[in-house]
Amino acid sequence: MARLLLRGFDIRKGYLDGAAQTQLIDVLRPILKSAPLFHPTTPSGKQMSVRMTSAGGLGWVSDKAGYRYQDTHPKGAAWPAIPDVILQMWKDLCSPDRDPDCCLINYYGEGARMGLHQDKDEADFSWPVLSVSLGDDALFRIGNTTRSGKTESIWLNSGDVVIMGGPARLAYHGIDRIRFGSSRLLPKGGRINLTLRVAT
Ligand code: MD3
Ligand code: FE
Repeated sequence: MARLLLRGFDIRKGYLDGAAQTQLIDVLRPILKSAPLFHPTTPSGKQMSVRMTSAGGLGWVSDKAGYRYQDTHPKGAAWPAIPDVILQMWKDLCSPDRDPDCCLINYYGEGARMGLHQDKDEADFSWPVLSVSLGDDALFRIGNTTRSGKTESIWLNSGDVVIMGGPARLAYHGIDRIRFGSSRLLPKGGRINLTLRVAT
C-alpha cells in the first residue's frame, strides 16, 4: 500500500482491497434504502450535482436555510447507524477515543463534481476527517487555507483512503470530475465517497 503525503493530506493508495470494497458496498445498501440519496441545494438555491445522504447521529444537509448538521434526513427519519466496519476504520486510522458523529455519503453520477470549498460546519477542527473512495476514479484538487494560490490535483481510485488532519483540515478541496464507468464496483457506475467526521 503506497502512502503519499501531499500538503498535509495523508493519502493511502489502495488501502482497501477488492473484497473490503465490496463489503463496504454491501453494508451501504441497506443504509441507502432507509436514508435515500437526495440532491442538496445550496443556500442560493442551486442544486448540487452530487447526491448525498448520511449515517450516524448527525447528517450534513444543505437547503435554502443554509449548511448544517441535523439529526434527521430531510424526509424526517433519524439517520441509520454507522456500520461497525466503517467505525473500525476510524478507530484504526484516526482515533480510538471518540466515534465520528457523521458518515457523509456522497454519490457522483456521470458529470457530477464538487467545487472547491472548505469544510467548516464542524465545531472542532482539531478532529481529522477520513475519506474513503469507492467506485469510479475521481480527480481530487487540493488548495490552500485561502481560496487563492496554486492547487495540486491527484486521482483518487476505488479503495483509496485520505486522512485530513492538522493544517490540512482547513484546506480548500474539491472534485473536478470523475471518470464515469472506470470501475465496476457499482453496477450502475459512478463514485461513492464516505467522509467520517466529528461534528459537535
Ligand atoms: C479536506 N468530499 O464531502 S473527500 C466533502 O470526494 C468533500 O466527495 C470530496 O469534500 C469527495 O466535503 C472530497 C476528501 C476530503 C473530505 C473532507 C475534507 C477532503 C477534506 C475536509 C477537510 C479538508
Ligand atoms: Fe469537503
